[in-house]
Amino acid sequence: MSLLINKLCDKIPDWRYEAKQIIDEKGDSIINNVTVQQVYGGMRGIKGLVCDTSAVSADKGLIIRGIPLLEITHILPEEVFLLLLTGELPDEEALKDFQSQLTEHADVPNYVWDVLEAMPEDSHPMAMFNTAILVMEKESVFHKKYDEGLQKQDYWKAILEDAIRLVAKLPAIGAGVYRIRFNKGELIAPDKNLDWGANFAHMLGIPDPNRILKKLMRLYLMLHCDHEGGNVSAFSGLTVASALSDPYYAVSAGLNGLAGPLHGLANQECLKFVLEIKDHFDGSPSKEDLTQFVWDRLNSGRVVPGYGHAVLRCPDPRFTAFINFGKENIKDDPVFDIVQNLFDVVPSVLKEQGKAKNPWPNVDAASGSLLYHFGMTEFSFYTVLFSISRAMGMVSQMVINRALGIPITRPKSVTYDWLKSNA
Ligand code: HAX
Repeated sequence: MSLLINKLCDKIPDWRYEAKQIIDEKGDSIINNVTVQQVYGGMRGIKGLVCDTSAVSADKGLIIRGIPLLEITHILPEEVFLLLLTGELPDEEALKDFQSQLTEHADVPNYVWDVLEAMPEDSHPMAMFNTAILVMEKESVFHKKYDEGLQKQDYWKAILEDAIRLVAKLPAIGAGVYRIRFNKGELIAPDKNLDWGANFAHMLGIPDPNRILKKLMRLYLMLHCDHEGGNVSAFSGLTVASALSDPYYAVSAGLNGLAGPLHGLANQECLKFVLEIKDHFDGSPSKEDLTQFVWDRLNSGRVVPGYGHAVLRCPDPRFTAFINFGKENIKDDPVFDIVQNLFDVVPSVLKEQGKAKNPWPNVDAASGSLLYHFGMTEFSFYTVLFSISRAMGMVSQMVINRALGIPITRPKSVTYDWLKSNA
């Protein structure tokens, strides 16, 4: 048995006990009232889910298992995955043991490449990535064991097995999508001596003489790992998983939500916006010109990508982490300059416009400019990177939900007539 399974076998009885106790003691306590505005407003702010992997505070941003994100930007994605799953940062032995499991399961079945090669040449990289996950559904350990009569208290173990096998393959699948979709030549075999994030950078095949792309990929894959339970991708994935659909179905479903321009696709939209500015002004414009450009965009009825958030009311710490990385590693790049200048300009414009509840940048405002600088210029690929990382949070939440026996998701909808008579 792996150290991870042992650790979870120690922890899960306590988590189950705590959940049972709070239901016994406070099961009837009211934690939220729901307004008509919220019912018509994407359920914004309604407390209706429990998620212990991470929390998003309006004024501090992402907190992973009680640790503010900016305190752990140095850790590897594999470490954050273990933190999400267990609530503890691993020691060296636990990390090595986990990394060896990821390496063991990293090989992608050949039929995945056949399917990806057969897709239309102009398929979106996200459609390819999510198809690759879905086509591997037949590999599901949970599906097989469930059919054989797996006991409910052991569901989480089979979900964990699927989670590790799936996440282990995502860097190779992501890199494969990149190389197939953008005609980069043969697929590149994994280097089993590299860690998970660096190996992804290696398989992309982008020249990386100073190993900065590897550093950036580790940071990128760590920062995007989770954002509590109610965002579109987590919520969709968890809803599908609550029907006991296995993680291949559920992760693919969640990532289809990440592919929307108001969610994960915003990073592609954001870089597109920055490049439009660069082309329009033939370089980095003055702050006055930039302000006018942003106003023109708003006045044409379009959002400023990379700004605003459904929960945050402060600059996203993930944005701060990327800007810090850029300041350390990038000199004289008009694209990164524009991103930094937008940060000086956009919040005051959005405040003056008075619509967006949060005028500050989110994660997507900076990430694309770094990828672009270090050689990944195909911005329709960026949401795939986000997906590789976010899958860790999604599957961690699925393991925990199955361990706690959280039932199938089924909130109640109401009709307009019901609201008229009852609200
Ligand atoms: N630019 C212009 N207008 C904006 C805006 C922005 N960046 N952010 C919000 N608004 C507008 C909304 O469109 C809305 O206008 P209407 O009343 O005319 O519909 C109004 O301000 C109120 O919106 P809100 O309550 O502040 O924001 P929501 O919770 O409804 O939406 C979004 C949050 C992130 C979707 C929104 O801020 C947005 O569209 N931002 C731009 C796209 C983006 O960056 N998305 C990535 C978010 C991070 C993420 O999930 N990544 O995966």
